[in-house]
Amino acid sequence: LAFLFLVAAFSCENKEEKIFTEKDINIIPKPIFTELNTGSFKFTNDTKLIAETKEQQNLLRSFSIKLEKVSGIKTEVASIVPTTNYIQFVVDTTLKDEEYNLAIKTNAIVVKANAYAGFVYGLETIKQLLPVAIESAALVQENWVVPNVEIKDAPRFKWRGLMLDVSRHFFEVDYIKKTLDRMAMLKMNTFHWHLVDDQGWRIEIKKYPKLTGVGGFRVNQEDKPWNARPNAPLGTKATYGGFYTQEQIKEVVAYAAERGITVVPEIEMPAHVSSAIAAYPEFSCLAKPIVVPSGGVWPITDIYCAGKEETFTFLEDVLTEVMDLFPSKYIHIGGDEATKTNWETCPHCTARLQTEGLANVEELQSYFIKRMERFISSNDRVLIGWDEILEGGLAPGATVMSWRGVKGGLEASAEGHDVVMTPGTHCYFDHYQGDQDKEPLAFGGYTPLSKVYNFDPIVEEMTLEQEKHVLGGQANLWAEYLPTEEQSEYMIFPRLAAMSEAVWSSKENKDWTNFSGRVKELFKRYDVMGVNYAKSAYQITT
Ligand code: TNX
Repeated sequence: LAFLFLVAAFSCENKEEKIFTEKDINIIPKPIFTELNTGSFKFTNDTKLIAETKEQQNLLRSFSIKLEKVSGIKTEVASIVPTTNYIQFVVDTTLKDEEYNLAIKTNAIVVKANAYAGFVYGLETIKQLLPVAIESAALVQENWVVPNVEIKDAPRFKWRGLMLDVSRHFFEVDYIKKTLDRMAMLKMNTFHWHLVDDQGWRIEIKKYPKLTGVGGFRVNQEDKPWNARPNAPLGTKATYGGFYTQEQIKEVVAYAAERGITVVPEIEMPAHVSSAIAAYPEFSCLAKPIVVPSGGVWPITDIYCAGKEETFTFLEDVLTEVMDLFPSKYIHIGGDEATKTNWETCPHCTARLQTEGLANVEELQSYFIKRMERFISSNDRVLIGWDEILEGGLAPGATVMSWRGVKGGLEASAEGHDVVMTPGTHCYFDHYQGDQDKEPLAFGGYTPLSKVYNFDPIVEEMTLEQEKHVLGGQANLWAEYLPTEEQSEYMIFPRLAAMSEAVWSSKENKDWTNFSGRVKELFKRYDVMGVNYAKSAYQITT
């Protein structure tokens, strides 16, 4: 009897076929071309998943696991294409690097792409077409169908980044992975990992164990918002902090790669390095012991000494280990906000000025960066740094991240350098996104959702030649005021959705009103996922 009842229930569910309308298509970032057709594709226990390479098959397998968890439907990877009811990945070399075409028809789903990333994006689009319950953690009663659509899609920019500062506050590997999942959902492909700053050194370096042993921890103080860390004991001992072991770093890099994401490490120099100097004071001009500062102190004069040869040996050793861990073409060396007062009086720096024929400390900073650039490019990588690396003359072959507005980007691209645009006005996610009185304490500034949405990495003043040097754009999340994962999430979402459309979608396809509608649907997905997004972001800006 139970069996009959089940059969009856099943056939009943089958009869009420869902009719899709344009309103059901809420993909973020908006694809270049979308056509809705009648009919739909239904996932069943007979659905087969077809791909050529191991890598692509693993991608389909992870989708299969996700689907089974929420639906109980058991799909499987197969090698023979059945006559009907399958998803197939087809390599199409006529498509561009990250481009994909998605055709959903009643009998099958075909994703065409040139390379792995395209298949990732095709699958992410399929997930966004599925009921939001696909993001649930447990079994849900749902109709597991997707509308018949024809989608042609490719990104406008190849650098679509999110920077996370894990120095000012430390975030566990699990949170990093969660963030990578959420980036992949929005087709963001570059995770810029700010691993070094004054308040903590976060990456294990085997040759210099004190970097993490000493530089990874600081005294927790409750009186200052930028220091307080719940659950860390207060007092005078350096009890708050943490770091990633090299094994964990490899794990994160691999996890990101599976999602089409490159991890770009940032190893700050010559400033923002109190954590390193607390561990190895000999690499600073004064060589005096300091403690890892808790924050709120600025400017900081203890920076690496540009005169001592040992500093460069140390940094090359560090970068050698870093390059072994990160396959990324780009290695970020920071370069921002160097207070050079100690360089002015340091005998080693004075000697360096003389032997190198440098006029001033600006030129010394340029010497420093150029030397690191030679080292990085001799290892077949590309140096990227904040726009201060332009000062005193930019190293040949260097790429610039423009943060103090768009000036640096304009200047560098005019000189023929590649640039990533991250102007503070539109890309700083440590700024408020709603009414300051009602929002949790933030760094300052006001960058609501609509402003992020209106960000364009291409600036009006740019010539066509300069435009070609714009790799893309990036959101930066500085963590001075973000002691918890919940707060970090709150600042990232939904603004990252707006950023994704600013760097992925074609200009013609961008429309704030239309995006606001789709973002409401995204909120439903985030609710299921348990993302602590800022609801205020939406109310304030519409
Ligand atoms: C400036 S942006 C910094 C960071 C701060 C941030 C706060 C940049 C390259 N340097 O050290 O955290 O402002 O918004």
